[in-house]
Amino acid sequence: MSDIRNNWTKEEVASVYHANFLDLVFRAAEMHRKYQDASEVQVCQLLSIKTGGCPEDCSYCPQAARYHTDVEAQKLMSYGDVMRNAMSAQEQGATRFCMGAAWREVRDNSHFDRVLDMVKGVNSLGMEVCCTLGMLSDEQAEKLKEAGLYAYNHNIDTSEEYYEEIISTRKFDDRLETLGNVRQAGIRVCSGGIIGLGETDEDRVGMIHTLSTLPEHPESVPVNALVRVEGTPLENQERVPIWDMVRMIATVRITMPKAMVRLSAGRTEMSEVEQALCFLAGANSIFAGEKLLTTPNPERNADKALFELLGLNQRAAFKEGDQPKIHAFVNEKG
Ligand code: SAM
Ligand code: DTB
Ligand code: SF4
Repeated sequence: MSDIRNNWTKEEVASVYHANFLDLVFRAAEMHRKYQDASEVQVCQLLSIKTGGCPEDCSYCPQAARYHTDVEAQKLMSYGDVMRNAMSAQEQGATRFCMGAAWREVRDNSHFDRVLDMVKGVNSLGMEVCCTLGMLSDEQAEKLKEAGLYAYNHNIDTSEEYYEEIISTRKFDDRLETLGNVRQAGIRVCSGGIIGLGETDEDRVGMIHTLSTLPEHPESVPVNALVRVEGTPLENQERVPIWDMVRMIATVRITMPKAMVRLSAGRTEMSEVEQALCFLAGANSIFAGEKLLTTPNPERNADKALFELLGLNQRAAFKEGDQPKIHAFVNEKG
């Protein structure tokens, strides 16, 4: 049977997830070595281009307007500020730049036009450019593609069954529809989820099952451990055990061998040894920089030291071979 399958059953995914821990890690590490260069990890950097004030009620999120968190709402950043940020991320070694906006969905207005300019600008630096802006129509996805967007992040977050316990202001199917629009426009799909929301193992398996049975696997699957933020409904959740994080990463690696698996939120609470176990289980990307979107992230020097310790190299941009046309755009809007 081929390793790349879109016909996984829930039972099969569950049996991978529940395997004996060391067998699971071994199998994932084997798959990782078969389909990826295991000596490489991609370093991405996030920037919150529009922070807080979001109308949605995602129970984990510090940016939802209805929860009282320390996040201060900020308007959409200027083109120049975003470009300065992207250039500095690149100088520090990031090859992918991901811009996040606390929007429910994209609207066709001057703010979207500004984001399209940002996409062109970051693309012109020779970085993989990614956005996460909420729901998108097919036309908006096409505009982003034309501007040079490399990937779009839109997480399904948890299982279809548990989704309504976490978010009431939209449906699981809305997420899938946006993912379809992104795919249709020829943009790479980045979609994963969060553990530690109070979900069961079955929900975790269900989430991986949904992703691994999409018509095409996402090129990138972020696995986040909940960052428990004061003021959100999930502030008192228990910390995610490292064992669960490793099981998730390994199961994603085994079911979607060609995907980049991103060890995303939660790294500040992990030791070097724990992160090493995640890399062994098939994670091959991290977010670097002092912040994720609004919450802290490990020090860049600590990441550099960890890479050295583990003999890991940074993956070059556009390794999949199709660098989009570089727009000569960067200085136009300064
Ligand atoms: N508003 C857009 C959306 O929801 O798609 C984009 C930004 S949103 C902050 C991006 C992703 O961040 C969410 O889908 C969620 O998976 C993740 N996220 C948000 N808060 C988090 C937290 N406290 N811990 C872990 N991941 C979180
Ligand atoms: C993803 O799955 N995780 C990143 C990125 N995609 C956009 C975001 C994590 C956000 C963690 C909470 C915060 O910093 O606000
Ligand atoms: Fe808004 Fe996205 Fe946060 Fe949900 S996850 S509240 S949509 S910013």
